[in-house]
Amino acid sequence: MFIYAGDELARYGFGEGHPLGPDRFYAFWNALQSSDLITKATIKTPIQGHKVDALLFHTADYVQRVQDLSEIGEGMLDSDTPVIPGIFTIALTVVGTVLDAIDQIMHGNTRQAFVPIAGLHHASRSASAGFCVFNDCGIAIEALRQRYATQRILYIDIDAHHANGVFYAFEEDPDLFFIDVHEDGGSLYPGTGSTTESGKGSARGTKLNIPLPPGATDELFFSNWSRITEFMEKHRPEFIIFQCGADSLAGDPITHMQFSTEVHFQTAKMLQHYAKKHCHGRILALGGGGYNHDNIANAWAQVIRGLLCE
Ligand code: TV7
Ligand code: ZN
Repeated sequence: MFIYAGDELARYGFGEGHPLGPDRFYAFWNALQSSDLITKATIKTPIQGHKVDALLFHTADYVQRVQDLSEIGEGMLDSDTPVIPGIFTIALTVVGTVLDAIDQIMHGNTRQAFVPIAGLHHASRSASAGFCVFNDCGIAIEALRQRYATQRILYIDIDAHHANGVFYAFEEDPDLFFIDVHEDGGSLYPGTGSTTESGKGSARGTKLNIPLPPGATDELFFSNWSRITEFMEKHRPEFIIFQCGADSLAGDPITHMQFSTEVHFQTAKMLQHYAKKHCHGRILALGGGGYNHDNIANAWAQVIRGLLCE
C-alpha cells in the first residue's frame, strides 16, 4: 500500500478558527509514525497537480476564478470556504497527489493507496462548497475514465456529510456506482442524499443513499451492511474509491454521528476483500472530513489496518 504524506498536503486548510484548520494532517501522521502500520506501507511524497488536472472535472470558468482569487489572497469562495493566499496551488497539490495514486495503481506499482486530506466531495463542477475547492473524488473518476478507460467505478463514502458534489455530477451516469452513508439532511449540511435519490434515467438504481438520524451508532450502521454488500455484488465495479471521512465518529465537533472506528475498519476490510476478488485489488482511499484530531488519527489508522487485511 502507498500512503501519501508531506507538508504539501498539510497546507490544505483555512487557518486557526476554521474547522478545517492547519493540524489535521499531522494528527494523522504523528500517530501513524508511532504505530506498527508504518512498516507495512510505502510512504510517498505528494505531487503537485496542474490546471489541466482540475479541468478533468471542473469548468474552465471556475478553475480560472480560483486562480484569480488565489492571487488576490483574500475573500471567500463560498460561505464555508475562505480564500487563502496560494489556495490554487495548494488545492492542486491534493489533486496531483490523488492522480499520482491512480497512476501508481493503474501501472501496477501498488494495488491500494491512501491519500489523507483528499476526499473533498462537496465541490460541484462549477463551484466550491463546504471546505472543498477542487473535487478530487470527481477528478479521480474522470481520470480513470479518460486516462485509463476504466468505466465501472464504485464511489463509497462514510463521511458524515452527503457527497453532493459527486452525486449530482454523476446522477445520470449508469456506470458510476455510488454508496453514501451520512447524517440525514434534515439535521446536517448539505441537506441532500435522501433514500429516494437513487440515480436518474438509465442510471436509476445505481446510487444508494443511506441517511441516518443524528446520534446513529455502529448498530444502525451495521443494520444496513447487507444492503451495501448486495449492491456491490449486483453492480460489479472494477475500481473502488473509498472516502473514509472521520467526522462520522462520536466526538466530532460539527456533526452528530456516534460511530466507533469499527465502522471504518470493517468497511475497509470488506472493500479490500471485494476488490481482491473483482477489482485486481484496486482501491483508492481518500481521507475526507474529520474535525476531532484524535478521531482523524484513529479512523484513518483503522482504514489502513482494514485495507491491509488478507
Ligand atoms: C468534507 N459546518 C466538509 C464539511 C463541510 C461542512 C459547516 C461549518 C463551519 C464553517 C466555518 C467556521 C464552522 C463551526 C460547520 C450552512 C452554513 C453554516 C459559515 C460560518 N465554523 C466535509 C459545511 C457546513 C467557516 N456548512 O464533508 C469559517 O463550524 O453548515 C454549513 C452551512 C452557512 C455558512 N456558515 C456555516 O467534511 C471535507 N460549516 C468558522 C469559520
Ligand atoms: Zn464531512
